[in-house]
Amino acid sequence: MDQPGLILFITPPSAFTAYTGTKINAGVQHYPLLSYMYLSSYVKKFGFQTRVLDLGIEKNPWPLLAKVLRKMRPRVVAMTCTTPLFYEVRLIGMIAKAILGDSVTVVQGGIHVSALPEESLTETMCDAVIFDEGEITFHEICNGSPFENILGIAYRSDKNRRVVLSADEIINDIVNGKPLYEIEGVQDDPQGREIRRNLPRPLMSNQELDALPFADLDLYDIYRYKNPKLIARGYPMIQMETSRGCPFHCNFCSADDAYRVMSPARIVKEMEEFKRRGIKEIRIIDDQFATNMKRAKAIFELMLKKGLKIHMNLANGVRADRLSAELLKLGERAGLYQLGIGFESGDQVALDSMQKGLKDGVTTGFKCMEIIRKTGLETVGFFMFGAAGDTEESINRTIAYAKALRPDYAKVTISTPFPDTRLYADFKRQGLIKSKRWDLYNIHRAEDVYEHPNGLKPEMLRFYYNLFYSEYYLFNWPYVWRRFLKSVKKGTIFYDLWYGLKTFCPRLIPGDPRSSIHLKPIFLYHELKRKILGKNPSGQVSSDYVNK
Ligand code: B12
Ligand code: SF4
Repeated sequence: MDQPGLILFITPPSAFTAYTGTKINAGVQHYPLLSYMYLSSYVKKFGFQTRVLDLGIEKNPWPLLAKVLRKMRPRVVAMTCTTPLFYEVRLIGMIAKAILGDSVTVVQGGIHVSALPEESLTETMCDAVIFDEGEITFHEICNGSPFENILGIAYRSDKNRRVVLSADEIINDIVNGKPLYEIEGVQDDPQGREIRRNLPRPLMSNQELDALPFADLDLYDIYRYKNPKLIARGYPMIQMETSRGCPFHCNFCSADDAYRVMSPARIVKEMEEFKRRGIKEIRIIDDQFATNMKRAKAIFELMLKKGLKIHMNLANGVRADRLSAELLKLGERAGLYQLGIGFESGDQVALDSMQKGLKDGVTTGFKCMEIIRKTGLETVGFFMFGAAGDTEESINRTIAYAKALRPDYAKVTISTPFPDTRLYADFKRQGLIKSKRWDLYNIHRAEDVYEHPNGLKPEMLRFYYNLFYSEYYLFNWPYVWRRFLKSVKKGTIFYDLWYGLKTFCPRLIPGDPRSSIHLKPIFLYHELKRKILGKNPSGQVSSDYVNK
């Protein structure tokens, strides 16, 4: 690739439906992907043109994909891949190669392919897999550097792999309901297979993170992403990161061990830019925003000094032992309104088996809620069933613990050994992994993918998962009463009833961004502008574009 060419980021169709139909059906979220926004702004610096196709919010995504590829003929197709999306990412790569042949370079990054590069290079038509942080590596790929010279990738150095189905055949199979993992079509000669794995690229330092360009707001049509009030109060909302990695080592988690941070000055500058561009809420997705409490405090203080107030949500979870009332009150003044806390379990044996590093977890949890209650912040408590040390008794203890902690919202998930985690490595060593059907790996579905060391069966976990939600939200009169009073006071009774219905009758009202109805005038205004006037100043490609 000697000339800058078009780079097309693609989000797979099921990107946001992992939670549809589960007990968090009411809180199905969708937003521009931060990975693409960072990669995009980085390569744009060097003159590359980027677009995004978000199949997660498009109707008839697969035929649309083919139309877009035929019309735009990108030189690079770039995709991020979480574990459950592996088959979709694979099919998108196959369709791209079937349509564009070797003129397109298919690149995958993200947690799943970083963990399983060989699989990604034999079962898919991907040319290169990028490990860990992608900005610099991706630029080198787009720039046409020879693969052997690029740190942090694995790639095929042979040409012994081809796609044997046509794009239309693949799409027909998908549209006709053939299970995605059964659609084969990559012919690979194992004898002639040459997979090369280059040395890793050193992770960026704090200074290098600071020097990254701001996430590319021009890539997406941000007004297309309207979330339920449970997810965001402000619209449009955007995600933001202020650090990468996490210094703790919970065995179920995919976070990188190398914790690095951006400086308060850079973070607040980016926030100011977001606000100037019309963003009304920032969702901070850091694994560990408050590990360094001094830094977290400095961020809020700087926001206050600059008079920057914006809705903020620390949604991804803060550790129960990394909080103080002073920090939270500062945050509240700067616009923070909600935070998630990973309590995980009411049983110390289960907590220890997660390698959570919380010595007296239950007491820490109560202390943490005491601190939060000194503020007006909303809390989401995260709990987990099925840790290696869990038993039916410990699960029951966790349900009681959640009720005693009284967060505003409580979410339970099922411990799942994602392939990049220590839990997976442990289970694999013990012969407990039963299935590598990656689409079944989902923390809200309790599928039969592994054998639990204490004999907890998937149906038991499903039973307790459902029990948790009814015990917490329905048969918990103090909670129902508190919620009712709050709803009346805040005038949100209509929303709360609607969310209740969505949670407990998911078949009636599926939480799919493609079928949600939004009546907010500013949303309707932007939809109208896009659909009728065909005005879309962003880099987002949609069905309007191909039908023009
Ligand atoms: C926002 C988020 C989501 C969003 C969007 C997911 C997405 N693809 O970004 C939603 C809500 C959809 C989601 C869902 C799930 N998530 Co999630 N999510 C996150 C979260 C909090 C932030 C991701 C993010 O934006 N990071 C910031 C960006 C800049 O970093 P990044 O995505 O890692 O991208 C960088 C590099 O990885 C690399 N890179 C990534 N992609 C690509 C692609 C190319 C082409 C290149 C070159 C480079 C590259 O370059 C980027 C810039 O350096 C992370 C935790 C975290 N802090 O990262 C978990 C995380 C990604 N999620 C996780 C999990 C478990 C899930 C679910 C599987 C849960 C479930 N239901 O079972 C589902 C998966 C469903 C799905 N459809 O994807 C795990 C990953 C596990 C795994 N093996 O897949 C993570 C890491 C959480 C954790 N700490 O364990 N998630
Ligand atoms: S669960 Fe939280 S504290 Fe534990 S390793 Fe992951 S990000 Fe860090």
